[in-house]
Amino acid sequence: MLTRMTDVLDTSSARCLTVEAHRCRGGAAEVDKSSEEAGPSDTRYRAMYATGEVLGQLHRSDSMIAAVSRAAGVVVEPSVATYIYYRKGDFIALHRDQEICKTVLLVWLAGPGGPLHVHPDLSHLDPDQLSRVSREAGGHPANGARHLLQEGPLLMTGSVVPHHRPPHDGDEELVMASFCFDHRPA
Ligand SMILES: O=C(O)CCC(=O)C(=O)O
Ligand SMILES: [Fe+2]
Repeated sequence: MLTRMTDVLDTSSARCLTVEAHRCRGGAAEVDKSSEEAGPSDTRYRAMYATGEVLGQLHRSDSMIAAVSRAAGVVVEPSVATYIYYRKGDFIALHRDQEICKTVLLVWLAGPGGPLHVHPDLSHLDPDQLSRVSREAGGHPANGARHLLQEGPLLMTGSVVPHHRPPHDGDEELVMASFCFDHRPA
């Protein structure tokens, strides 16, 4: 499942998130797993991450849970939400999200969006096969579907569909928010 959720954020919520993301930038923590020494099945990535009150409240709001549940076709439960800041060269190699991100909502907030590459064609691979494909392609296989987050919040089955973001180009940071949801057992 991959869909645009054009109505999930009103203008004022989007503005509040952007303001908070900029305010939290100073306290954001770098996570650098770009090293070749990471294990063969570890996802390679590097970016800055932060959380925030507004982000958390929105993530847990009834309206967000209802909208995402409706779009996903299952009842979702908020798990983790983060602001992500991509500086020049920051990236995330081909991966599937952790299980608590069965459904993930990715929201562009500021800066050049760059494409997120999504690979439904690789969904059937097991973890070892996926790592091999990733390694052989230097983390960024071609032929994925390219999605620009500026075109609207993207909802997808993050723990199912492999995806990656090539090294961020340009000096201006990309600022975005990621909202992960687990699925409530039926
Ligand atoms: O960069 C993005 O748009 C998505 C980030 C991502 O896939 C992740 O943090 O798991
Ligand atoms: Fe991801």
